[in-house]
Amino acid sequence: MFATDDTIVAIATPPGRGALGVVRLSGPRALDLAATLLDRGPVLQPRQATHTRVRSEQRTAAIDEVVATFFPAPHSYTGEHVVEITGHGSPVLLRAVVQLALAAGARLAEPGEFTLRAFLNGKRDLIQSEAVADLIEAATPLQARIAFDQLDGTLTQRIAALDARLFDLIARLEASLDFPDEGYHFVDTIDAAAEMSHLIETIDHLLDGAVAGRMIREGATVVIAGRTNVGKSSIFNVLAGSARAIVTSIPGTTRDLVTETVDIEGVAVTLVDTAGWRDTRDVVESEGVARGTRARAVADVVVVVIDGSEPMSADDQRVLDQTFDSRRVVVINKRDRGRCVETVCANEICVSALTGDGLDALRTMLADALMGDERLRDEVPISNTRHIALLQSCRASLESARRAAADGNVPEELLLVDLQEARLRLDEIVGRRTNEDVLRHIFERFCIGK
Ligand SMILES: Nc1nc2c(ncn2[C@@H]2O[C@H](COP(=O)(O)OP(=O)(O)O)[C@@H](O)[C@H]2O)c(=O)[nH]1
Ligand SMILES: [Mg+2]
Repeated sequence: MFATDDTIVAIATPPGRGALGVVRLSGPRALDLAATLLDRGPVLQPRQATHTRVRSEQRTAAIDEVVATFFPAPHSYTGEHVVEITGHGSPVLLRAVVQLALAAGARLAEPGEFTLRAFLNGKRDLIQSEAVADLIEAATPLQARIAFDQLDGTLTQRIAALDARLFDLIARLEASLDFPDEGYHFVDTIDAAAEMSHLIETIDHLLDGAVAGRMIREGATVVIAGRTNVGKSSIFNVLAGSARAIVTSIPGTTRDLVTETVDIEGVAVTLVDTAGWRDTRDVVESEGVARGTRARAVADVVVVVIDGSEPMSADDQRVLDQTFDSRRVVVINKRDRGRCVETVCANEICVSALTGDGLDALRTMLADALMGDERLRDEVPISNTRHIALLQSCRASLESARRAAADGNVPEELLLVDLQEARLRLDEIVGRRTNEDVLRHIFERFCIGK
């Protein structure tokens, strides 16, 4: 997977038909290979769109009219010679172009191989490479914005700034080691401890946005629960913005899980409507109830719906008891009909699915429940679990060094072990030092052609 001496080819546009489709070639022979498929020999001028045609293998007939662009190394996406051939967006034609390139000696690209090459050639660090996949997969504008920020290098710069300070501290401690006879310490351990505290604060600030960031990057599951006929499906529909779930006044209408992805303040939420809780002999309904219970167990947040226009029933109480330990929002529905239930818990809200009253506030409450009160204070939230774990581990090493340094009189060697360890974690985040398995795992997630 990590060979870069051959030339790879793949369709870069999504499967299916479209106005345009792009085949991309990258590698030392990209220009030569392109020349063998295109009408007019090797006349592609760097970074100029050339209108030409693709010839069949025998070069007898043209198969498509295309625009070809040559990006010479190193000023290309991958850092290698790249040729992009834009033709009509027909899978048949695009596959034919790929076949021609393969016949001429190219190799079919692995998933993410173009971006991997960009990484190996130093065009992007690992954070930015991961951001490429995040940006493509973004389902909400906020996900896209965060991914683009990371692609743009904002997080990279923050890590680089941390690394520079850590490097400086290490250098001064090492200098003290290297010139022991002078009895001169380039940094005394108390000052070193103070600097470590500053570094830890900076990391904590970055990690502050981690819960919200991860929620936004990975999305969340919100399950709607409650007894039958309280308006679960109605609330599901208004949150989903469409009449996805069937609503009737007949208890037990919803029997299977109904899901829909909705954007709740930037978080891509998989919203799940469930069968209402009640004891039932109906086989289908009881399976529905069991599925609802299982869904609740994996939910990030449970929305418990109660019909506020009727007195609380034993079934309502049962759902409240069952979700007591879950992160939950209690919705008192049917506010248009007046209210006769008392306050259930602090995290409750009164709405009407019918009139839409209180639903904006419910969305905000859901976002709070998902992201905690931290929300998005930081413009560059750290959102990727891998980065979060490595930063936490970096912090732990710094903390261990800081504690030792604060005791005073500790040999520099001991502090250096922890500090070097902390620095390694930063190297892993940006990919200066990352093992092949991790790289493989990261790039496998990409689509072919990216
Ligand atoms: N007046 C009023 N009726 C509602 C409201 N929400 C739902 N309903 C009605 O309550 C009944 C049950 O709603 P549904 O969404 O199917 O409840 P579910 O069984 O919990 O999914 C339907 O007749 C709805 O039209 C509301 O806010 N106000
Ligand atoms: Mg329902």
